[in-house]
Amino acid sequence: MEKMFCFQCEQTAGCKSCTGAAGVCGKKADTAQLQDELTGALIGLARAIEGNEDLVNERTYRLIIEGLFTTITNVSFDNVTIKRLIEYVKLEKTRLVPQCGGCGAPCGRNDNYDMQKLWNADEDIRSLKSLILFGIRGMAAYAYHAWVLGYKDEEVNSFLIKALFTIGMDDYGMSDLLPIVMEVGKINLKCMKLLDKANTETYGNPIPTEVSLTVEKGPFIVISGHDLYDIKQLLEQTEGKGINIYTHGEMLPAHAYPELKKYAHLKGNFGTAWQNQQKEFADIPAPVLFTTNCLMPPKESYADRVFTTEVVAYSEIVHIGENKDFTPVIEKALELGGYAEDKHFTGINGGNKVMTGFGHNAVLSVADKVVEAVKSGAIKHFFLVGGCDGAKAGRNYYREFVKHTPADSIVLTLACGKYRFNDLDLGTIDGLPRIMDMGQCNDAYSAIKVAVALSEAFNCDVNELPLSMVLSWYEQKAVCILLTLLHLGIKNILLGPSLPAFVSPNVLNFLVEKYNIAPISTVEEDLNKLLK
Ligand code: SF4
Ligand code: SF3
Repeated sequence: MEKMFCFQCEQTAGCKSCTGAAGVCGKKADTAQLQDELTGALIGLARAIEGNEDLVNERTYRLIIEGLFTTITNVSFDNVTIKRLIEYVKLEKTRLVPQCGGCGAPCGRNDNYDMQKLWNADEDIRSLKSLILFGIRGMAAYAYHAWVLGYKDEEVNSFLIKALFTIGMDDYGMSDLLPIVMEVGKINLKCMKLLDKANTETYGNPIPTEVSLTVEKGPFIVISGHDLYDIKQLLEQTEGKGINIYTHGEMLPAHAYPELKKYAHLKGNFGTAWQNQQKEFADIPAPVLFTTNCLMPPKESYADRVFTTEVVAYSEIVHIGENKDFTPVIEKALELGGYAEDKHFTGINGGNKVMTGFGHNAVLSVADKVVEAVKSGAIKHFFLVGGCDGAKAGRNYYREFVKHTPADSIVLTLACGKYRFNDLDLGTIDGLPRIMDMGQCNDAYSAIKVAVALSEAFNCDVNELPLSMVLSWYEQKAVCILLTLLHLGIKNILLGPSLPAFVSPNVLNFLVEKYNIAPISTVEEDLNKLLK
């Protein structure tokens, strides 16, 4: 089969959909079809759960979370693992409704869902169901990271089932679907809170930390993705072995957590955002471990140095299983040996260091100072410039935007889009750095906490604060975060670099009318508008 349909990410072909033999991300048509089959099987499982809720257990939830996470952009390119998951879902369904398999007169009640029905549905229905599906895919990734640290939430897990069930309902109209779209945002807030609790209770509250971009001589390992449990295991297993660890992409905020930063061999950050990996990894004398998205198809020049773990997978790339034995990665690091001399890298703007660790705890601990600076007029505006990075040239907008923010403004940021500007030195206001990196995309929770605290301090609605949100999206975690912001009633968000292909004109109209959401335009125009 050489055909696919996928339009879940920002780089979808022609800003419409990937429909050929492979997607822009490199996902092949057969993999896309298997991901559809897996999603259809999960909807079948959700149907089988209805009326059998008492049979649902941790295994059911784990399968649903893992299945959804697997289908996020740049997570799994491996048909074998997707087929295995489909098989597990089938077995779980048989456990819930054993009578169905042997029924002589099947009623179809627990059937798997044919995703073609969704892709060929009326465009508004398809749009709303896509918001639900892509939103819960993103949410499942956060639920997964919390789960590996032992943190689970019944309401989050049950909602994933409800949302899957909803996607399979062919007779649901816009008025049925819209409340569930908003509920994705509500439950994702709970899920991000859960992950924040998991991360901070396990590794401590992030502390503002300067991170070097220099790679010291000798063997090293680069670790990418969002999974703090994985970096902790890797740090433990490499301690005392003469191997240094460097973060990449969304792993950068790991440097700020006390229980991770205590390792002296966690040295710095390598490279920039995910879309540059094929260039940046081409000749590094070190292995790279991917713990979540964003994995791009590895080039031959470095494929033998790439390792995956957890849900991330790529055929013929060595996968580290649940036992978390990183020996193959460690051996590769020792074999390659690293650089002979310290290698001085810079960020996109020529800076040789970046700062991270401005989570809610760090920012709120200086809340008095912030409030005072606003009252005295030293700080006149806050910008949240956050979200995903990506390959489009138009994304330079975010760098230019930050460069042109007035000197009396603070830029809060999070997720991998920050690599466009996080090495800039924009100075300080009353000792507060003008750029504050709040962490990974899930740390949007920190930004929300800070916004709510500011609105309480000034006794006003969040929308009345001198705070503007200028967001960038690429994959499905950005979808659930956007829905959370809308659930909180946040208006006037600017979104780029382009609007999602799966938002139909009618759904867009609704978002514009209710939330005044708008696409980014030019830096000058947007800054003028936001600072008015
Ligand atoms: Fe295309 Fe994005 Fe889907 Fe990949 S994930 S196939 S690039 S829409
Ligand atoms: Fe980036 Fe993939 Fe979205 Fe977690 S690493 S933000 S794109």
